[in-house]
Amino acid sequence: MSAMAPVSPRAILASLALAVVAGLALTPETRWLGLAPHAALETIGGLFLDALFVLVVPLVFSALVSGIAGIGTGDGLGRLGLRTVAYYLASGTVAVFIALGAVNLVQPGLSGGAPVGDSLGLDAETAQVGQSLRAEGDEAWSLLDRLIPENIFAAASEGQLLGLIVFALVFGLAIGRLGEGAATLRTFWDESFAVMMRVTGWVLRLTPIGVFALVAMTVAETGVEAFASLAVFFATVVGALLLHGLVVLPLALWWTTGVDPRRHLRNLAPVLLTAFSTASSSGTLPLTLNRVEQGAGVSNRTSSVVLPLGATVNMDGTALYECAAVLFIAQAYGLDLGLAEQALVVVMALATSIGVAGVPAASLVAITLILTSLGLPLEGVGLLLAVDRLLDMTRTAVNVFSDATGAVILARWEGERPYSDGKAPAETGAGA
Ligand code: DAS
Repeated sequence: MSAMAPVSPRAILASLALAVVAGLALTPETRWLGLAPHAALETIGGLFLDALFVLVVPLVFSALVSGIAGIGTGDGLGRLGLRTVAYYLASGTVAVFIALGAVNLVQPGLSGGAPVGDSLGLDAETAQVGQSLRAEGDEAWSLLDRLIPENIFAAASEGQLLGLIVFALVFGLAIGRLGEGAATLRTFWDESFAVMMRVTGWVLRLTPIGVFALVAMTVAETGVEAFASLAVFFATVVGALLLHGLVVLPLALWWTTGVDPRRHLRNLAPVLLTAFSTASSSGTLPLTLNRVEQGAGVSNRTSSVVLPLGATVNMDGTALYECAAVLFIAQAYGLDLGLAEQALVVVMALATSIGVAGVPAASLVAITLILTSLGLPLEGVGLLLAVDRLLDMTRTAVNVFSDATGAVILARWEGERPYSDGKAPAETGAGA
């Protein structure tokens, strides 16, 4: 079993570059190739996405059951869970404040004194800021409602990961407490997890092909003219995401664990590029588990709790984006949000990002919810659609990077030595 990445980041970067060139050749103005290439790219990209999604439920379930059963009784599971939630809240809060700072900073800057959104010259109809938080309350209750699934097979088929995670935690805990009485079952789930990790490693080898197809399609569909009108907003969000992803999180990793962030980024390169090209945290989860365990040496016990939970509720990039998008829409309609309203946006961006599913464009629903609660025009979401796909890809990579970085930090807090000797943990089934 090799600890090194089963696919070289260079191969994926090359496929990314080729994809942009191919996508530009396929934009509407140059559709002299006919539609065959689009169909081919769409099929290949779709197959890669399906290969990832089909792994999620069996891998997450077997990882959690095997990880929790291995913890046995009271072996710090509660402590690990609390520390995980604390890390997720802290990283999400920092991300939202970065968005707040970025949009307010850029306001007098790049757009010549007018608010970032002003470049669109829209005028607001009626907008009463600060209406009831009923919708956010609904969001919180709906999140709690999803914690316990009525039917685990329905939850699995509908991609309701949160309910599945809760059931797997309880199921694994019961196996752990039964000890010898469930030894066969425990072996079954340990081996199931090993098999799923092996299959995941095979899918990881297909990443360059999948990235090429998905990104070429995105470039072909989006074209480049869409960015002109939203350039300042696009640049502001990407800048804020990169600040959080390439400065804040690496500094937090280095400061808390002493791990060299460059080594962490190299290990995660295939995962981040997959998250970027699929725009799906859940779809990328199998690869995140593979690289955090096989490459960073984090134990199955820690990664199987931290990562599935993170892919579902920890979305730093999304929270940052929701906050920036709502402030941008308010400005685009000439509404200058005061400090109190901006604080409201911060809380709602953080709260709703917890409920955002790890699938493409999931946060658009959350943004609609915040706009409704603040009495802002919903048409504003339409402004974002032209550039949402590329921003979704970028924020999903930040979401996944925060989860993986959290797993390494939490493993260190649990006394493990991630990235210490470069050797992978005890055999859990090769990733390649
Ligand atoms: N695409 C979502 C994810 O998979 C994030 C989002 O829509 O903001 O993380």
